[in-house]
Amino acid sequence: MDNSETLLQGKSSRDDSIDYHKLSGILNYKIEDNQIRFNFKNASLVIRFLTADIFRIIMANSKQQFNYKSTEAVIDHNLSYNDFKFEENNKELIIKTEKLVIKIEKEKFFLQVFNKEGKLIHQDYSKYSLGWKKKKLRAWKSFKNNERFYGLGEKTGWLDKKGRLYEMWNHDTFVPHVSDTDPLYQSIPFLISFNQNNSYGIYFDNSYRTYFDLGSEGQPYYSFWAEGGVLDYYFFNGPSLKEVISKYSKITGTMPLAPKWSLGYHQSRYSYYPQAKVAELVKKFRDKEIPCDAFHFDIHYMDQYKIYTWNEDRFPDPAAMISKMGKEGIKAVTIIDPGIKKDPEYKLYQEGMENDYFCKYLDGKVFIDKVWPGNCAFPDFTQAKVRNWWSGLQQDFVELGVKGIWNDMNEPAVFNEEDTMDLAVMHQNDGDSGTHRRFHNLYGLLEDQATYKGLKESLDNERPFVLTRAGFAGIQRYSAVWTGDNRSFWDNLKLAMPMLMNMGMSGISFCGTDVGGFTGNSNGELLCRWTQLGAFSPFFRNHCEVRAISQEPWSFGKKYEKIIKKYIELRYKFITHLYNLFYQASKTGIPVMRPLIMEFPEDEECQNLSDQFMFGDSIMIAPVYQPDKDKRMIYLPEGKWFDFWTKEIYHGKKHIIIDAPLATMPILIKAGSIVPLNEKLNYIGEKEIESLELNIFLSEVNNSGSYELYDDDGISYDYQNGIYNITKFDYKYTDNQIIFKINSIQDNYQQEFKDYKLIFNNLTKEPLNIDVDNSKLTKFNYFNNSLEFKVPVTVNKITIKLS
Ligand code: MIG
Repeated sequence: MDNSETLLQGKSSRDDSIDYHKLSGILNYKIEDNQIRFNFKNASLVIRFLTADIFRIIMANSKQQFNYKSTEAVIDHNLSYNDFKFEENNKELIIKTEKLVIKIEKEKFFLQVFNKEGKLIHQDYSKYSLGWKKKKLRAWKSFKNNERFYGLGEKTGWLDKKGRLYEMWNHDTFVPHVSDTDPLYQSIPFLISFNQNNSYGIYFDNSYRTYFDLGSEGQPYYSFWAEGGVLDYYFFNGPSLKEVISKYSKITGTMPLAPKWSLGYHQSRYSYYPQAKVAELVKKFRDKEIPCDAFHFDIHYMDQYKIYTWNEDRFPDPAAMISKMGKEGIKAVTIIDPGIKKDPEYKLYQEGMENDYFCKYLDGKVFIDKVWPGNCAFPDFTQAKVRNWWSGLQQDFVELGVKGIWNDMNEPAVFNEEDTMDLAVMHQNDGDSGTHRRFHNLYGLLEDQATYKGLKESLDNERPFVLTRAGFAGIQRYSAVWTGDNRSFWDNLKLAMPMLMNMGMSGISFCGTDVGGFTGNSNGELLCRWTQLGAFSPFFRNHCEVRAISQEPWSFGKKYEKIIKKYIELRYKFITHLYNLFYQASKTGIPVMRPLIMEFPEDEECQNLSDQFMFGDSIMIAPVYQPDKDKRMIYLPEGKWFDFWTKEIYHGKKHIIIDAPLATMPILIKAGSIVPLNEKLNYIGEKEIESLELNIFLSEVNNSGSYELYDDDGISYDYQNGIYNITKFDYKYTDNQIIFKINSIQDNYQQEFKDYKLIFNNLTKEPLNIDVDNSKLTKFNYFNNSLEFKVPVTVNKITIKLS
């Protein structure tokens, strides 16, 4: 007897795998262009090829309606591949593409995937592959040796998700988020199996409540299932982690290029009012010269929590206030909840009732339940007409000057037993209706889609900013995500790292936590450490709860303020680089904030390294996340690493202990890289950045490096008409010279930089002379193994002769 059955008979087991009806016994099959359709006695299944290494499996039993409908997560990708070969013998079916060989053992429909070299990449669990139990549908898969699991979106715990059961059900989780709290606000049913030789991904496209059990009871298999719908999943072959993620992005989309200001620092609390308080806050930031790009307005700005209204006592003239903030470079982001107050005199409630926009029961009764405004109705975002209406609502706020919308409570959260809508409530979904059980996890995604579209239509050639709490796979196409109601305690600072890294690997590049912590009171030390981490999180916002003490950068005294300011400034110095990372993510889906394993896939130490991360491919961040620490142990992968602060060089493939007093968060730069840094700004667009610093971290002689920089106006859609620049910098360091080249690949955008300041670090040989294109450079500085000089941006080639 194998140990799964021993376990399953054990009293404590919750795994009901043995009770499922298992798929078996193919009756017949048919090849139809890019797919093969199989009929079983009481089920049907299709394998459809999208590319030579992305395929999709859809299965339903005869009581469930087989269909090819994807959820809203999947984009119109037009991917289709029919160039496969098919063979059959008495035991097996064999499908060959240019990249994969798929073998299916006929009796149990046991599926195995091999790569071109014949190596096994993935296989079903040997005893059961697919099955159902009433409305539930389930797949069982084999573990591999040395396998790690990543992805699954916004989950607590370590980087490696192995060994736990995860639920996908968008939920307003106000209890403390500790290492096994589940579920939270987002559902991203995308799992990555990492293996040094060959990683793969599985995206389970099902919006019902779903589960992933990665061995929580010690089972010899992992498994995922849904409470309804059909079983519909995609398989993405890597082989690398980066390839798995970009292939997933081909199906669910990448984030659009964000407005550059949204990469700046955001200040929030629940809530800033009245208007005079906001003015005071603007003044404080500017007097203290603490950079800031946005203020968030939480629910108290509204009149009785009625969305798209303003409380006139608190905000007599929002347009004037927003315009004044705008002059100081601070944009307004307003919170919106989906619940619409049931008030016959409230315009949105009237419009919703008159036009049948709200979710209702089958008998026609509108679902009403309590949220902040008291009794509310909820827009049925599954209907195009409702999304259009919602899009149209953005216009008035955009006219007031609002630049971003913060969608909260969109799980949707409701103050009742279920914490959400009654599951029997219907969604019309334009003719393909279903209950809330089917649409719950899509509610936030659809709201964000409507918000994003509306903002885009209302803004004048400006990119919108949307921030959301709830979401589903594909959310990156419309919105940034913050991780909801964390706590002002150290545990949440630690939890933030693996959570954000896994969100990044699940397509959500633009993510961040409430810096300082949401519930409970923060303190100076915690806020310093959190701001340090926040400065390198893709989304950077300080936010706290209504009862919490103030946690603006200056709230805990001068000593802390100085440190906090230093890191917010640092964020802005890295903004050219950060924007470039956002650009790359928008193209490829490869996240801004990455686990080390993505850059060092060979290094076993990195596989579950949860407290360090990469900011792009060359900068490593090692935050301090415990109180009273002034040292940090850091793992350095192979190669040389520069301490960003001291320029000291460390040799990798080992752990080091580095000084990290409160004012210092360790930042290590991989030798061989080029890191652009710009001067400090009080906000994006404050002034033209005339000079861009290019920091070259030389490894050793006979080494080279490069960096490709994307740049545009940071706000408009002109880049879609080719108005952008791509500049490639590269250097070659040989025995007697360094050749540095600047190549313009695209230069349609009138760039702000006038010159580059080159800083070569770790140059142990003295420069004899420097040629800039055809002339000699007379002004340069060489000191302490560091060479510095400026060149105009028009220069193409620099030759540094060495002694
Ligand atoms: O039930 O709008 O997560 O960021 O400040 C609380 C008030 C509602 C929850 C959000 C939080 C926000 C708060 N909201």
